[in-house]
Amino acid sequence: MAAELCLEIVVFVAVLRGGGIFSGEGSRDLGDPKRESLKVSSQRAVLAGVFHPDDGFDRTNALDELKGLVHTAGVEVVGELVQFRETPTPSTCIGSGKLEELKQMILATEAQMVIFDNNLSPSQGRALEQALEKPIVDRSEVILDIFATHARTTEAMLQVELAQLMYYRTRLKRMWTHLERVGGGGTGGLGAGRGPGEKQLETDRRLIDRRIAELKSRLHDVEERRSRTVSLRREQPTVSLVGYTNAGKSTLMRALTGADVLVEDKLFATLDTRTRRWHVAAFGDVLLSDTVGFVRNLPHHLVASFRSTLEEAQHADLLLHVVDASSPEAERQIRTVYEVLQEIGIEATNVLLVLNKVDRVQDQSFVDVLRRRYGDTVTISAAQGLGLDRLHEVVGLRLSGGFVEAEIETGVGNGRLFAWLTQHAAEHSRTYIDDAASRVKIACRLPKQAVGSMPQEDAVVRLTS
Ligand SMILES: Nc1nc2c(ncn2[C@@H]2O[C@H](COP(=O)(O)OP(=O)(O)OP(=O)(O)O)[C@@H](O)[C@H]2O)c(=O)[nH]1
Ligand SMILES: [Mg+2]
Repeated sequence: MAAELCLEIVVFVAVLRGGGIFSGEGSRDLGDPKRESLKVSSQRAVLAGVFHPDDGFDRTNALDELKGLVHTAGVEVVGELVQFRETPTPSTCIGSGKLEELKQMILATEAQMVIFDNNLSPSQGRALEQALEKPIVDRSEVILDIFATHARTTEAMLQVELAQLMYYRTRLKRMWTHLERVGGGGTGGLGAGRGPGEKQLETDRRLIDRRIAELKSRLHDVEERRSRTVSLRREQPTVSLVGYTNAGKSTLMRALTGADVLVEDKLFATLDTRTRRWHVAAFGDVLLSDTVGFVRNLPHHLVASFRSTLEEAQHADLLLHVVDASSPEAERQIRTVYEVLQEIGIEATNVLLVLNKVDRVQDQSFVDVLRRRYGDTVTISAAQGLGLDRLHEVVGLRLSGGFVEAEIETGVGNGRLFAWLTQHAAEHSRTYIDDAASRVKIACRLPKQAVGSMPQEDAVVRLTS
Protein backbone atom coordinates (compact mmCIF):
# COMPACT_ATOMS: atom_id res chain seq x y z
CA MET A 1 0.00 0.00 0.00
CA ALA A 2 2.77 2.38 1.02
CA ALA A 3 4.72 1.54 -2.13
CA GLU A 4 1.71 2.17 -4.31
CA LEU A 5 1.15 5.53 -2.65
CA CYS A 6 4.77 6.54 -3.23
CA LEU A 7 4.56 5.74 -6.91
CA GLU A 8 1.43 7.77 -7.27
CA ILE A 9 3.01 10.71 -5.50
CA VAL A 10 5.95 10.69 -7.88
CA VAL A 11 3.49 11.04 -10.74
CA PHE A 12 1.78 13.84 -8.90
CA VAL A 13 5.03 15.72 -8.28
CA ALA A 14 5.86 15.29 -11.93
CA VAL A 15 2.53 16.81 -12.86
CA LEU A 16 3.12 19.78 -10.63
CA ARG A 17 6.64 20.23 -11.95
CA GLY A 18 5.29 20.41 -15.44
CA GLY A 19 2.71 22.97 -14.41
CA GLY A 20 4.49 25.37 -12.12
CA ILE A 21 6.29 27.63 -14.52
CA PHE A 22 8.41 29.29 -11.90
CA SER A 23 8.19 26.71 -9.18
CA GLY A 24 9.79 23.71 -10.77
CA GLU A 25 11.67 22.58 -7.69
CA GLY A 26 8.97 22.45 -5.06
CA SER A 27 8.70 18.84 -4.07
CA ARG A 28 6.28 17.50 -1.52
CA ASP A 29 5.40 14.39 0.33
CA LEU A 30 2.49 13.58 2.52
CA GLY A 31 4.33 14.53 5.69
CA ASP A 32 4.98 18.10 6.72
CA PRO A 33 5.21 20.16 3.58
CA LYS A 34 8.82 21.12 3.16
CA ARG A 35 9.78 23.64 0.57
CA GLU A 36 13.25 23.59 -0.80
CA SER A 37 14.45 26.99 -1.89
CA LEU A 38 12.73 27.56 -5.17
CA LYS A 39 14.72 28.05 -8.29
CA VAL A 40 13.10 31.05 -9.87
CA SER A 41 14.85 30.79 -13.14
CA SER A 42 15.36 34.02 -15.03
CA GLN A 43 12.91 33.25 -17.79
CA ARG A 44 12.47 35.69 -20.65
CA ALA A 45 8.84 36.72 -20.81
CA VAL A 46 6.51 38.92 -22.77
CA LEU A 47 3.82 40.57 -20.63
CA ALA A 48 0.32 41.00 -22.02
CA GLY A 49 -2.93 42.35 -20.69
CA VAL A 50 -6.44 43.22 -21.74
CA PHE A 51 -7.90 46.21 -19.87
CA HIS A 52 -11.27 47.85 -19.80
CA PRO A 53 -11.12 51.38 -21.27
CA ASP A 54 -12.79 52.77 -18.12
CA ASP A 55 -10.29 51.20 -15.70
CA GLY A 56 -8.25 54.38 -15.75
CA PHE A 57 -5.06 52.74 -16.99
CA ASP A 58 -3.07 53.92 -19.95
CA ARG A 59 -0.58 52.20 -22.21
CA THR A 60 2.39 53.33 -20.15
CA ASN A 61 1.26 52.20 -16.70
CA ALA A 62 -1.23 49.37 -17.23
CA LEU A 63 1.35 46.62 -16.81
CA ASP A 64 3.33 48.27 -14.01
CA GLU A 65 1.90 46.16 -11.23
CA LEU A 66 2.38 42.92 -13.18
CA LYS A 67 5.97 44.01 -13.77
CA GLY A 68 6.40 44.40 -10.01
CA LEU A 69 4.92 40.95 -9.47
CA VAL A 70 7.08 39.16 -12.04
CA HIS A 71 10.13 41.07 -10.86
CA THR A 72 9.47 39.64 -7.41
CA ALA A 73 9.31 36.22 -9.07
CA GLY A 74 12.65 36.80 -10.85
CA VAL A 75 11.45 36.99 -14.45
CA GLU A 76 13.14 38.97 -17.22
CA VAL A 77 10.63 41.09 -19.15
CA VAL A 78 11.52 41.32 -22.84
CA GLY A 79 8.30 42.74 -24.32
CA GLU A 80 4.92 44.23 -23.45
CA LEU A 81 1.58 44.28 -25.18
CA VAL A 82 -1.60 45.99 -24.00
CA GLN A 83 -5.08 45.93 -25.45
CA PHE A 84 -8.09 48.01 -24.38
CA ARG A 85 -11.43 46.28 -24.92
CA GLU A 86 -14.86 46.37 -23.32
CA THR A 87 -14.67 42.62 -22.69
CA PRO A 88 -11.83 40.15 -23.27
CA THR A 89 -12.33 37.81 -26.25
CA PRO A 90 -13.94 34.65 -24.81
CA SER A 91 -11.68 32.21 -26.70
CA THR A 92 -8.24 33.79 -26.29
CA CYS A 93 -8.75 36.85 -24.04
CA ILE A 94 -6.78 39.00 -26.46
CA GLY A 95 -8.25 39.80 -29.91
CA SER A 96 -7.04 38.03 -33.07
CA GLY A 97 -5.09 41.00 -34.45
CA LYS A 98 -3.22 41.44 -31.19
CA LEU A 99 -2.63 37.70 -31.01
CA GLU A 100 -0.75 37.93 -34.29
CA GLU A 101 1.24 40.89 -32.93
CA LEU A 102 2.07 38.84 -29.86
CA LYS A 103 3.36 35.99 -32.04
CA GLN A 104 5.71 38.34 -33.85
CA MET A 105 6.91 39.84 -30.60
CA ILE A 106 7.72 36.38 -29.21
CA LEU A 107 9.78 35.60 -32.30
CA ALA A 108 11.59 38.93 -32.25
CA THR A 109 12.43 38.80 -28.53
CA GLU A 110 13.00 35.04 -28.27
CA ALA A 111 10.68 35.03 -25.29
CA GLN A 112 10.24 31.73 -23.48
CA MET A 113 6.76 32.43 -22.13
CA VAL A 114 3.89 34.88 -22.09
CA ILE A 115 2.52 36.24 -18.83
CA PHE A 116 -1.01 37.66 -18.81
CA ASP A 117 -2.22 40.28 -16.39
CA ASN A 118 -5.70 38.77 -16.70
CA ASN A 119 -6.91 35.66 -14.99
CA LEU A 120 -7.44 33.21 -17.84
CA SER A 121 -9.99 30.43 -17.94
CA PRO A 122 -8.52 26.95 -18.52
CA SER A 123 -9.78 26.95 -22.11
CA GLN A 124 -8.33 30.41 -22.83
CA GLY A 125 -4.99 29.20 -21.48
CA ARG A 126 -5.09 26.13 -23.72
CA ALA A 127 -6.10 28.11 -26.82
CA LEU A 128 -3.32 30.63 -26.27
CA GLU A 129 -0.73 27.90 -25.79
CA GLN A 130 -1.80 26.28 -29.01
CA ALA A 131 -1.71 29.54 -30.93
CA LEU A 132 1.57 30.84 -29.52
CA GLU A 133 3.38 27.56 -28.85
CA LYS A 134 4.76 28.93 -25.63
CA PRO A 135 3.79 28.31 -22.02
CA ILE A 136 1.15 30.81 -20.90
CA VAL A 137 1.08 32.02 -17.34
CA ASP A 138 -1.75 34.08 -15.92
CA ARG A 139 -1.96 36.56 -13.07
CA SER A 140 -3.23 34.00 -10.56
CA GLU A 141 -0.33 31.70 -11.33
CA VAL A 142 2.21 34.47 -10.78
CA ILE A 143 0.69 35.43 -7.44
CA LEU A 144 0.38 31.81 -6.33
CA ASP A 145 4.01 31.29 -7.24
CA ILE A 146 5.17 34.28 -5.21
CA PHE A 147 3.12 33.14 -2.25
CA ALA A 148 4.61 29.65 -2.56
CA THR A 149 8.13 31.07 -2.56
CA HIS A 150 7.53 33.37 0.42
CA ALA A 151 5.52 31.01 2.64
CA ARG A 152 7.48 30.30 5.82
CA THR A 153 5.08 28.96 8.42
CA THR A 154 3.47 25.54 8.17
CA GLU A 155 0.06 27.17 7.99
CA ALA A 156 1.01 29.50 5.14
CA MET A 157 2.58 26.59 3.24
CA LEU A 158 -0.54 24.47 3.65
CA GLN A 159 -2.73 27.38 2.56
CA VAL A 160 -0.67 28.12 -0.53
CA GLU A 161 -0.45 24.49 -1.56
CA LEU A 162 -4.19 24.12 -1.20
CA ALA A 163 -4.81 27.21 -3.33
CA GLN A 164 -2.33 25.97 -5.96
CA LEU A 165 -3.92 22.56 -6.19
CA MET A 166 -7.42 24.02 -6.47
CA TYR A 167 -6.11 26.18 -9.29
CA TYR A 168 -4.23 23.43 -11.11
CA ARG A 169 -6.96 20.84 -10.73
CA THR A 170 -8.95 22.39 -13.58
CA ARG A 171 -5.87 22.89 -15.70
CA LEU A 172 -4.36 19.42 -15.81
CA LYS A 173 -4.45 19.23 -19.60
CA ARG A 174 -2.58 22.45 -19.93
CA MET A 175 0.01 21.21 -17.56
CA TRP A 176 0.59 18.14 -19.66
CA THR A 177 1.32 20.32 -22.63
CA HIS A 178 4.13 21.87 -20.59
CA LEU A 179 5.35 18.40 -19.73
CA GLU A 180 5.44 17.40 -23.36
CA ARG A 181 7.63 20.35 -24.13
CA VAL A 182 9.87 19.68 -21.20
CA GLY A 183 10.21 16.04 -22.29
CA GLY A 184 10.41 16.50 -26.02
CA GLY A 185 12.01 19.91 -26.04
CA GLY A 186 10.53 20.41 -29.46
CA THR A 187 8.15 22.83 -30.99
CA GLY A 188 5.84 20.10 -32.14
CA GLY A 189 3.05 21.71 -30.19
CA LEU A 190 -0.10 19.91 -29.38
CA GLY A 191 -1.47 16.80 -31.02
CA ALA A 192 1.99 15.35 -31.59
CA GLY A 193 0.55 11.99 -30.61
CA ARG A 194 2.32 11.69 -27.26
CA GLY A 195 -0.36 13.31 -25.12
CA PRO A 196 -1.43 11.42 -22.01
CA GLY A 197 -4.74 9.66 -22.17
CA GLU A 198 -7.81 10.63 -20.24
CA LYS A 199 -7.02 7.75 -17.89
CA GLN A 200 -3.82 9.44 -16.75
CA LEU A 201 -5.69 12.67 -16.17
CA GLU A 202 -8.26 10.81 -14.11
CA THR A 203 -5.51 9.36 -11.93
CA ASP A 204 -3.91 12.76 -11.46
CA ARG A 205 -7.20 14.35 -10.56
CA ARG A 206 -7.83 11.62 -8.01
CA LEU A 207 -4.39 12.18 -6.47
CA ILE A 208 -4.92 15.89 -6.32
CA ASP A 209 -8.32 15.43 -4.73
CA ARG A 210 -6.80 13.17 -2.11
CA ARG A 211 -4.11 15.71 -1.30
CA ILE A 212 -6.68 18.52 -1.21
CA ALA A 213 -8.75 16.58 1.32
CA GLU A 214 -5.67 15.97 3.45
CA LEU A 215 -4.58 19.60 3.32
CA LYS A 216 -8.06 20.76 4.29
CA SER A 217 -8.13 18.48 7.30
CA ARG A 218 -4.65 19.57 8.46
CA LEU A 219 -5.54 23.22 7.98
CA HIS A 220 -8.68 22.68 9.98
CA ASP A 221 -6.56 21.48 12.95
CA VAL A 222 -4.12 24.40 12.66
CA GLU A 223 -6.98 26.88 12.38
CA GLU A 224 -8.74 25.51 15.44
CA ARG A 225 -5.59 26.00 17.47
CA ARG A 226 -5.19 29.52 16.17
CA SER A 227 -8.85 30.31 16.83
CA ARG A 228 -8.36 29.40 20.47
CA THR A 229 -5.36 31.76 20.73
CA VAL A 230 -7.22 34.58 19.01
CA SER A 231 -10.25 34.23 21.29
CA LEU A 232 -7.99 34.23 24.37
CA ARG A 233 -6.73 37.59 23.22
CA ARG A 234 -10.15 38.97 22.58
CA GLU A 235 -10.52 40.66 25.92
CA GLN A 236 -7.54 42.87 25.19
CA PRO A 237 -7.89 45.70 22.72
CA THR A 238 -6.61 44.59 19.32
CA VAL A 239 -5.50 46.62 16.33
CA SER A 240 -4.75 45.10 12.90
CA LEU A 241 -2.68 46.51 10.08
CA VAL A 242 -4.27 45.91 6.70
CA GLY A 243 -3.48 47.34 3.29
CA TYR A 244 -2.19 46.85 -0.21
CA THR A 245 1.01 44.85 -0.54
CA ASN A 246 4.18 46.95 -0.14
CA ALA A 247 2.27 49.84 1.52
CA GLY A 248 4.55 49.72 4.57
CA LYS A 249 2.55 47.68 7.10
CA SER A 250 5.54 45.77 8.43
CA THR A 251 7.64 48.94 8.54
CA LEU A 252 4.94 50.55 10.68
CA MET A 253 4.73 47.46 12.91
CA ARG A 254 8.46 47.72 13.43
CA ALA A 255 8.33 51.47 14.12
CA LEU A 256 5.54 51.09 16.67
CA THR A 257 6.56 47.94 18.52
CA GLY A 258 10.22 47.43 17.70
CA ALA A 259 9.25 43.99 16.38
CA ASP A 260 11.82 42.38 14.17
CA VAL A 261 9.46 41.77 11.24
CA LEU A 262 10.51 41.36 7.64
CA VAL A 263 10.49 44.59 5.64
CA GLU A 264 11.24 44.35 1.94
CA ASP A 265 10.65 46.30 -1.21
CA LYS A 266 8.93 43.29 -2.60
CA LEU A 267 5.32 42.34 -3.15
CA PHE A 268 3.96 39.91 -0.56
CA ALA A 269 6.92 39.99 1.80
CA THR A 270 4.61 39.09 4.69
CA LEU A 271 2.35 36.05 4.50
CA ASP A 272 1.71 35.06 8.08
CA THR A 273 0.26 37.08 10.91
CA ARG A 274 2.49 38.52 13.63
CA THR A 275 1.09 40.00 16.80
CA ARG A 276 3.00 42.22 19.22
CA ARG A 277 2.22 44.34 22.23
CA TRP A 278 2.04 48.04 21.39
CA HIS A 279 1.90 50.68 24.07
CA VAL A 280 -0.40 53.43 22.81
CA ALA A 281 0.55 56.65 24.62
CA ALA A 282 -2.27 58.04 26.81
CA PHE A 283 -4.25 54.88 26.30
CA GLY A 284 -2.48 51.70 27.32
CA ASP A 285 -1.34 48.42 25.86
CA VAL A 286 -2.98 46.95 22.79
CA LEU A 287 -2.13 43.98 20.61
CA LEU A 288 -1.01 44.97 17.13
CA SER A 289 -1.12 42.46 14.24
CA ASP A 290 0.65 42.66 10.90
CA THR A 291 -0.50 40.40 8.12
CA VAL A 292 -0.62 39.56 4.43
CA GLY A 293 -1.15 42.42 1.98
CA PHE A 294 -3.79 42.59 -0.71
CA VAL A 295 -3.56 43.08 -4.46
CA ARG A 296 -5.97 43.68 -7.35
CA ASN A 297 -7.59 40.46 -8.66
CA LEU A 298 -6.26 38.27 -5.88
CA PRO A 299 -6.81 34.66 -6.96
CA HIS A 300 -10.06 33.46 -5.51
CA HIS A 301 -8.64 30.24 -4.05
CA LEU A 302 -5.94 32.19 -2.32
CA VAL A 303 -8.42 34.52 -0.68
CA ALA A 304 -10.36 31.50 0.53
CA SER A 305 -7.23 29.83 1.89
CA PHE A 306 -5.99 32.92 3.71
CA ARG A 307 -9.28 33.80 5.33
CA SER A 308 -8.25 32.22 8.62
CA THR A 309 -4.89 34.01 8.66
CA LEU A 310 -6.88 37.20 8.67
CA GLU A 311 -8.84 36.16 11.73
CA GLU A 312 -7.03 38.75 13.84
CA ALA A 313 -8.24 41.44 11.48
CA GLN A 314 -11.75 40.01 11.63
CA HIS A 315 -11.94 40.50 15.38
CA ALA A 316 -9.88 43.66 15.67
CA ASP A 317 -11.27 46.64 17.58
CA LEU A 318 -9.61 48.89 15.02
CA LEU A 319 -8.14 48.39 11.55
CA LEU A 320 -5.26 50.60 10.49
CA HIS A 321 -5.51 50.69 6.71
CA VAL A 322 -1.98 51.55 5.57
CA VAL A 323 -1.76 53.29 2.18
CA ASP A 324 1.30 54.07 0.08
CA ALA A 325 0.40 57.73 -0.44
CA SER A 326 3.38 58.18 -2.76
CA SER A 327 1.91 55.77 -5.31
CA PRO A 328 -0.09 57.18 -8.22
CA GLU A 329 -2.23 54.08 -7.75
CA ALA A 330 -3.13 54.98 -4.14
CA GLU A 331 -6.85 55.46 -4.73
CA ARG A 332 -7.26 52.31 -6.76
CA GLN A 333 -5.35 50.41 -4.08
CA ILE A 334 -7.60 51.80 -1.33
CA ARG A 335 -10.67 50.61 -3.26
CA THR A 336 -9.14 47.17 -3.78
CA VAL A 337 -8.43 46.79 -0.07
CA TYR A 338 -12.05 47.60 0.80
CA GLU A 339 -13.23 45.09 -1.82
CA VAL A 340 -11.01 42.32 -0.47
CA LEU A 341 -12.05 43.09 3.11
CA GLN A 342 -15.64 42.70 2.04
CA GLU A 343 -14.88 39.47 0.19
CA ILE A 344 -13.33 37.90 3.27
CA GLY A 345 -16.18 39.11 5.44
CA ILE A 346 -14.37 41.75 7.47
CA GLU A 347 -16.65 44.61 8.39
CA ALA A 348 -14.82 47.83 7.79
CA THR A 349 -16.67 49.78 10.45
CA ASN A 350 -13.77 50.95 12.57
CA VAL A 351 -11.05 51.76 10.05
CA LEU A 352 -8.46 54.49 10.25
CA LEU A 353 -6.75 55.36 6.99
CA VAL A 354 -3.01 55.82 7.51
CA LEU A 355 -1.35 57.66 4.62
CA ASN A 356 2.22 56.37 4.66
CA LYS A 357 5.46 57.25 2.81
CA VAL A 358 4.77 60.99 2.91
CA ASP A 359 8.53 61.54 2.83
CA ARG A 360 8.40 60.29 -0.76
CA VAL A 361 5.41 62.29 -1.93
CA GLN A 362 6.38 64.73 -4.66
CA ASP A 363 3.14 66.61 -4.98
CA GLN A 364 1.58 67.44 -1.59
CA SER A 365 -1.76 68.32 -3.20
CA PHE A 366 -2.17 64.62 -4.01
CA VAL A 367 -2.15 63.79 -0.28
CA ASP A 368 -4.60 66.65 0.37
CA VAL A 369 -7.00 65.12 -2.15
CA LEU A 370 -6.83 61.76 -0.37
CA ARG A 371 -7.35 63.48 2.97
CA ARG A 372 -10.42 65.34 1.80
CA ARG A 373 -11.88 62.30 0.13
CA TYR A 374 -11.43 59.91 3.04
CA GLY A 375 -12.00 62.23 5.97
CA ASP A 376 -10.41 60.96 9.16
CA THR A 377 -6.83 60.11 8.14
CA VAL A 378 -3.38 60.26 9.70
CA THR A 379 -0.36 61.12 7.58
CA ILE A 380 2.91 59.40 8.48
CA SER A 381 6.25 58.16 7.33
CA ALA A 382 6.78 54.80 8.99
CA ALA A 383 10.34 54.65 7.68
CA GLN A 384 11.31 58.03 9.13
CA GLY A 385 9.07 57.95 12.19
CA LEU A 386 7.10 61.04 11.17
CA GLY A 387 3.53 61.56 12.40
CA LEU A 388 3.60 58.67 14.86
CA ASP A 389 2.64 60.83 17.88
CA ARG A 390 -0.52 61.87 16.11
CA LEU A 391 -1.17 58.23 15.21
CA HIS A 392 -0.95 57.28 18.91
CA GLU A 393 -3.39 60.04 19.77
CA VAL A 394 -5.98 59.15 17.12
CA VAL A 395 -5.75 55.41 17.81
CA GLY A 396 -6.24 56.13 21.54
CA LEU A 397 -9.32 58.22 20.78
CA ARG A 398 -10.77 55.64 18.40
CA LEU A 399 -10.27 52.80 20.86
CA SER A 400 -11.69 54.64 23.85
CA GLY A 401 -15.14 54.14 22.34
CA GLY A 402 -14.93 50.53 23.47
CA PHE A 403 -13.55 51.24 26.93
CA VAL A 404 -14.57 52.70 30.26
CA GLU A 405 -12.68 54.60 32.91
CA ALA A 406 -12.93 52.99 36.34
CA GLU A 407 -11.98 53.63 39.96
CA ILE A 408 -11.57 50.49 42.00
CA GLU A 409 -11.06 50.30 45.75
CA THR A 410 -9.82 47.07 47.31
CA GLY A 411 -7.56 45.46 49.91
CA VAL A 412 -3.87 45.16 49.01
CA GLY A 413 -4.05 41.39 49.46
CA ASN A 414 -6.74 40.88 46.80
CA GLY A 415 -4.52 38.77 44.55
CA ARG A 416 -7.32 37.59 42.28
CA LEU A 417 -8.39 41.12 41.44
CA PHE A 418 -4.80 42.29 40.88
CA ALA A 419 -4.15 39.37 38.54
CA TRP A 420 -7.31 40.25 36.63
CA LEU A 421 -6.29 43.91 36.40
CA THR A 422 -2.83 43.02 35.09
CA GLN A 423 -4.49 41.16 32.29
CA HIS A 424 -7.20 43.66 31.38
CA ALA A 425 -6.59 47.15 32.70
CA ALA A 426 -4.46 50.09 31.61
CA GLU A 427 -3.62 51.53 35.00
CA HIS A 428 -3.31 55.32 35.43
CA SER A 429 -2.64 55.62 39.17
CA ARG A 430 -2.62 53.74 42.45
CA THR A 431 -3.17 55.52 45.82
CA TYR A 432 -3.18 54.07 49.32
CA ILE A 433 -6.24 55.28 51.18
CA ASP A 434 -5.47 54.42 54.82
CA ASP A 435 -2.48 54.93 57.07
CA ALA A 436 -1.78 51.23 57.34
CA ALA A 437 -1.58 51.07 53.54
CA SER A 438 -3.94 48.13 53.60
CA ARG A 439 -6.41 49.51 51.08
CA VAL A 440 -5.74 50.96 47.68
CA LYS A 441 -7.61 52.97 45.04
CA ILE A 442 -6.77 52.25 41.42
CA ALA A 443 -7.73 54.47 38.49
CA CYS A 444 -7.67 52.59 35.22
CA ARG A 445 -9.21 52.05 31.81
CA LEU A 446 -11.05 48.79 31.08
CA PRO A 447 -12.45 47.20 27.93
CA LYS A 448 -16.25 47.45 28.28
CA GLN A 449 -16.71 43.82 27.42
CA ALA A 450 -14.36 42.69 30.20
CA VAL A 451 -16.04 44.57 33.05
CA GLY A 452 -18.53 41.76 33.65
CA SER A 453 -15.76 39.23 34.36
CA MET A 454 -14.07 41.33 37.10
CA PRO A 455 -13.79 39.43 40.43
CA GLN A 456 -16.33 41.08 42.76
CA GLU A 457 -15.11 40.08 46.27
CA ASP A 458 -13.79 42.96 48.36
CA ALA A 459 -14.00 45.46 45.52
CA VAL A 460 -15.82 48.75 45.26
CA VAL A 461 -16.02 49.70 41.60
CA ARG A 462 -17.07 53.08 40.21
CA LEU A 463 -17.24 53.52 36.44
CA THR A 464 -16.49 57.13 35.66
CA SER A 465 -17.24 57.22 31.92
N1 LIG B 1 10.21 56.13 1.63
C1 LIG B 1 9.52 55.34 2.42
N2 LIG B 1 9.57 54.01 2.23
C2 LIG B 1 8.84 53.22 3.06
C3 LIG B 1 8.04 53.75 4.10
N3 LIG B 1 7.42 52.72 4.74
C4 LIG B 1 7.82 51.60 4.10
N4 LIG B 1 8.67 51.88 3.10
C5 LIG B 1 9.34 50.92 2.19
O1 LIG B 1 8.35 50.24 1.44
C6 LIG B 1 8.75 48.88 1.20
C7 LIG B 1 7.68 47.93 1.68
O2 LIG B 1 7.60 48.00 3.08
P1 LIG B 1 6.95 46.82 3.97
O3 LIG B 1 6.85 47.35 5.36
O4 LIG B 1 7.65 45.53 3.76
O5 LIG B 1 5.51 46.76 3.29
P2 LIG B 1 4.30 45.77 3.63
O6 LIG B 1 3.03 46.56 3.53
O7 LIG B 1 4.55 45.05 4.91
O8 LIG B 1 4.39 44.80 2.39
P3 LIG B 1 3.93 43.24 2.24
O9 LIG B 1 4.31 42.50 3.47
O10 LIG B 1 4.69 42.81 1.06
O11 LIG B 1 2.45 43.27 2.00
C8 LIG B 1 10.09 48.72 1.93
O12 LIG B 1 11.12 48.91 0.99
C9 LIG B 1 10.09 49.84 2.95
O13 LIG B 1 11.38 50.26 3.30
C10 LIG B 1 8.04 55.17 4.29
O14 LIG B 1 7.41 55.74 5.18
N5 LIG B 1 8.79 55.90 3.41
MG1 LIG C 1 4.80 43.08 5.31
